[in-house]
Amino acid sequence: KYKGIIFDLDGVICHTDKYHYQAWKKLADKLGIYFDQEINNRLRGVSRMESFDIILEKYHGQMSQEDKVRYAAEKNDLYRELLKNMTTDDLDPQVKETLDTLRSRGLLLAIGSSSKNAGFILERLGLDGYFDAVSDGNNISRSKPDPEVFLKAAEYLDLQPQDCLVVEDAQSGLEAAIAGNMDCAAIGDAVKCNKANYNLETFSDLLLAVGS
Ligand code: B16
Ligand code: MG
Repeated sequence: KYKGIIFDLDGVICHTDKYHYQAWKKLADKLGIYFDQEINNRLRGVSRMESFDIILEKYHGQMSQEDKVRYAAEKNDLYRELLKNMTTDDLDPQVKETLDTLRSRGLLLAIGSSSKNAGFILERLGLDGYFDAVSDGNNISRSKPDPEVFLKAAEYLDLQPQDCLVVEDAQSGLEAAIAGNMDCAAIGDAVKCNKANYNLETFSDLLLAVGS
């Protein structure tokens, strides 16, 4: 019943969340800000600057916009250094097989990610050029839960939103899909919020959700 599937990247296709955590943690320690895994979970699907605003809730003091931009850039440099550790081995074979099967069933496949590093990550995973469309942090002006990133992905696929299924690991992402009039499947952390049409225990469960 779907013509296209739009995948979130971080937390769905791969697990760069640990690198986001390490990079933010290093910056937070330097600034004397308390930061832990629980706060990190709130950063899923949220843009870089909005993530920093969440981290700064624990900052005692004021920070100028200029400093915010500078520190966020510093975090991104750290993060990109960590991303260099990624190789094609970080692509779970189950994920690749599932994608290939979906494609063989005639579905179009796209990425819908908040990340401005999506292209670099796909390259590291050996997936550059694999998807029929990539909509990411570079082509949007409003981040999830706004549906813009997914609506753009549907547009790039030349499909109507209601013909697409979104796969997400973040509450903000499920909300974005729903706001965009798209069905959604939750995986990982997002299963808890009970907002999705399908809850996936493992990535290949997607094949059951989509049907043949
Ligand atoms: P960047 P997704 C999101 O990716 C991450 O989940 C989120 O933690 C991050 O802040 C955001 O990308 C922006 O990433 O700093 O690389 O532009 O889950 O939407 O694929
Ligand atoms: Mg995600």
